[in-house]
Amino acid sequence: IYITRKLPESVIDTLKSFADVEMWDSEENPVPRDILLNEAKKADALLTMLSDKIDKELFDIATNLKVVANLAVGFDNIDVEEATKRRIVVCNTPDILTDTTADLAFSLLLMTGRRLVEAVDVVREGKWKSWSSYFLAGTDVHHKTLGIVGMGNIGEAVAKRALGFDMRVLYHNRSRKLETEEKLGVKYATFDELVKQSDYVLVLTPLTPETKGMFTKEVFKRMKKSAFFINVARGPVAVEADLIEALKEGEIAGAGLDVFDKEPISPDHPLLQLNNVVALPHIGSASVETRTAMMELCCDNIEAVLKNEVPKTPVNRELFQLV
Ligand code: 8YV
Repeated sequence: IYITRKLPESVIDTLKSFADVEMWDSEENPVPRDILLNEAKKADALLTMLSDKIDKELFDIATNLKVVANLAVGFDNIDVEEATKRRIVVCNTPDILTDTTADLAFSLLLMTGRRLVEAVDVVREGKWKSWSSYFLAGTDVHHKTLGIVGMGNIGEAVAKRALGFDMRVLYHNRSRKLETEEKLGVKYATFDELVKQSDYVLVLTPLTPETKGMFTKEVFKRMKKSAFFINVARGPVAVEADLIEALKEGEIAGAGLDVFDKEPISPDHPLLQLNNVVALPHIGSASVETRTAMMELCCDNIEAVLKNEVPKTPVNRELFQLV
């Protein structure tokens, strides 16, 4: 088993109980491509991160490979079609990160709307001098309209939180979710209607050829000037240059971003020059409980495949006649 980033000893111990394990020994830097390819040649299993490109070139030389366990619910870094052709199992970590990611998404609504980052900075920097009527006055979250683009498990979990704040919830999805509509009272809207009516537009779609570049200059123009754009999905779902322009031109009020085109971003990134942007370092699933569960699930999945059993969360379910 090759692990592409330094993970805790406990993970290695678990995997060592049934296989030989090798690991890229850095927590900060992704494994260089040539090393990844070289290790993949020998590996039966890979435990991978979003920063690893697992593509045709890799599959062509990884002749022993049986399973790729991605430490994420998203798998846009992996060519699943190529894996499936070779009967290589791809696994992800759905469900266990749903509530943690929903908590973070909802935090971004509060942080952007109520200007919480600016407020924290004002106090820390000794700029809290007196009272004035609109001092750090933000925008309410309660009673506003939340538009969720991509209504999967995380979308539902955010909708529940939003209903607790008496928000009106619209959603847009490839297919309608009638059960969710009935259960939660959320309403389906076309993409255009959602964008026009929402006070907070939250992106939760996977990154696919269909969703890449979905938010363009024109889309931001159609949003309310008072609205916030929140992205906890993948950076490229929005055209970053268009988002920057919309924020600068006042087409939208602000953005809360956990994801970017190229991660990590540096302090001189144009988005960080704008004080109506709250930027987080891709921490949607980052609670100790959830990250631990994600790593355990990757280990379980690898063990199952190497023992010829059905893993808990395969992406290419057709390999197990699960679809
Ligand atoms: C990452 C994520 O898994 O699950 C996803 O798709 O984007 C995150 O939860 C996390 O950053 C670790 O790679």
